[in-house]
Amino acid sequence: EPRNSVVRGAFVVVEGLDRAGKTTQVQRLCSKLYALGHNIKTLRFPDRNSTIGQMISSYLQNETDMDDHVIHLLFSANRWEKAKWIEETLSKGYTIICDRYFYSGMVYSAAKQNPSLSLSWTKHPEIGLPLPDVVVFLDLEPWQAEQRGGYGEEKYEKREMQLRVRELFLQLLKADDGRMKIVNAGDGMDAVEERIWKEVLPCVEAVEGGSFGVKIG
Ligand code: NYM
Repeated sequence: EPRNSVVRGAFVVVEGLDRAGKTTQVQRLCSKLYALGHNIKTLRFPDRNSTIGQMISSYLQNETDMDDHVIHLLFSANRWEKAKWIEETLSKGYTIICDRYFYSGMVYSAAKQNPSLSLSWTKHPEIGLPLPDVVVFLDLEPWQAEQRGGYGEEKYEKREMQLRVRELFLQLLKADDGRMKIVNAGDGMDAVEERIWKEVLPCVEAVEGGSFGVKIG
């Protein structure tokens, strides 16, 4: 059970291109926080377990085709399915580490270059979701990602697409209010882990200690 002294948990999001090392880094971050006595829950989007998540998974595996707007709204709905759980879990004092969130939602859809699917259009269905306290963007260049074993079979795992996704992530960073932290993910795992730790730990401590206020919507 969460410690009584925790005002609320922190909402931490890890973002990045495919093959940026998000999954490994989320695991490492969780075990380090856990070892320090923080109460941690993890989450990843898309959450392929729900009915909507299965539709998304089938789209990503090229089993079903969908209109660009439809799949965008399904990704968003997949987050809304979890919104209440996120708020309740944070208020119980658990810190949440989340692998991808609406930042991925916006940039992957906008990177398709569909003329009626601009970056600003993509944001609308996401408005009102619980806002993260800190977003770590694991940045690497697509050629570095490719050296890590190449892309898999899923949709979007192509260099052209990844280049546009990266540009759009960097665009979001420029417009950001300070909660997004860019972390160079091009080196070894240990160096990246250390950089993430420096960004995340102070934020988790501040939020759990109550000096950050409640930030929902
Ligand atoms: N993706 C992920 C989107 O296009 N929109 C979203 O909202 C989210 C959360 O799904 N290539 C894309 C990015 C990935 C793909 O993600 C599957 P993962 O982290 O490989 O399971």
